[in-house]
Amino acid sequence: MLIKRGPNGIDLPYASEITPRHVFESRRRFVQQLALGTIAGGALLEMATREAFAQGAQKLAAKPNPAFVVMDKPTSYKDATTYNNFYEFGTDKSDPARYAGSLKPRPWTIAIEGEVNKPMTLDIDSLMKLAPLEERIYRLRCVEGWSMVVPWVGFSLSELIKKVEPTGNAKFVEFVTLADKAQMPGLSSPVLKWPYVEGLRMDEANHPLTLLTVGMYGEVLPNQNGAPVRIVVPWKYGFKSAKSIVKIRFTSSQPKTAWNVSAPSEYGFYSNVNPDVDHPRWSQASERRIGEDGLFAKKRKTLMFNGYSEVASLYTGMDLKKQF
Ligand SMILES: Nc1nc2c(c(=O)[nH]1)N[C@H]1C(S)=C(S)[C@@H](COP(=O)(O)O)O[C@H]1N2
Ligand SMILES: [Mo]
Repeated sequence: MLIKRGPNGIDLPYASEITPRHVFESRRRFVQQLALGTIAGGALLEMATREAFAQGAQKLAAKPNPAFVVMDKPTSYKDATTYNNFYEFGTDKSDPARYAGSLKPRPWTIAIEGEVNKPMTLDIDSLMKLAPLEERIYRLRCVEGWSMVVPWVGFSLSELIKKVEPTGNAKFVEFVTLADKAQMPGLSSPVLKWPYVEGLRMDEANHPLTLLTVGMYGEVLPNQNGAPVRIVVPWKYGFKSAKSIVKIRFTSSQPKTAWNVSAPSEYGFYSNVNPDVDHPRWSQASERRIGEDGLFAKKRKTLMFNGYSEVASLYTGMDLKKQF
């Protein structure tokens, strides 16, 4: 494998296949056509060759995975990186882009511990090489009623899970965000109980859609989007997708999650996108797509599981109005 050093000593895997952001638009069209079956395999080779000549730093090569592409137009890079929730840097949507420069995403280690036979501490560059990076275009809907479409880069969390060999007692996975006052000015405010913690049931964590995410738009994650590693769980409200993770812990009992602890009547453990379960203070039936907020922009209907109906079988027999 070819390894190339980027700025700040970032170790770039697959640097021979780098994808510059400016060719992203054409590739998106390509992936859509591929998914529709209107392009034959030969074109793939042509695209790979073209991209092999691209130059630039902090780019990540990732093979588009047409099995995980929504057809919606991706949100612009600018919108996706300037309209954020990352309370460790403040509660305004513009705060993360403004203040997350103090976050140091390298060097970075992630501890994987708890109910596993092979606990490990990985540095971010080794983590990124555990499985081939894929590009997946996911919808992400915030519980506040807005959504985005982002080309994420990463691999299924299940790839990591199988490497650490969970024990029979592992029923849940807890994700813990960095909590360092020196890097995160928002920690001095008690809006949430720090560190930010989120969690999934084991079968949710192992679902192929659950993405261990290290990049977006063909580049490493910007700090404000959760550098150097976050999860993205596209059928759940955005707050389940914890950013800047330092610890992944396998547990036998349901983890206490930051939002559930701070407002249990508003945020449950499951937090599946569900247009039929209103937030106590607002309807969840529709959403605003970031970038479509002009005068005449229509709100979109929110879809059950954010449109990812393939996860429905995970919840058979559960009352999703009670277990929201
Ligand atoms: N550590 C941490 N992770 C977090 C948050 C946060 O405040 N802190 N906000 C969550 C919320 S509410 C949303 S909607 C998404 C937003 O991700 P984005 O800014 O990349 O779109 O991140 C989630 N992950
Ligand atoms: Mo959110």
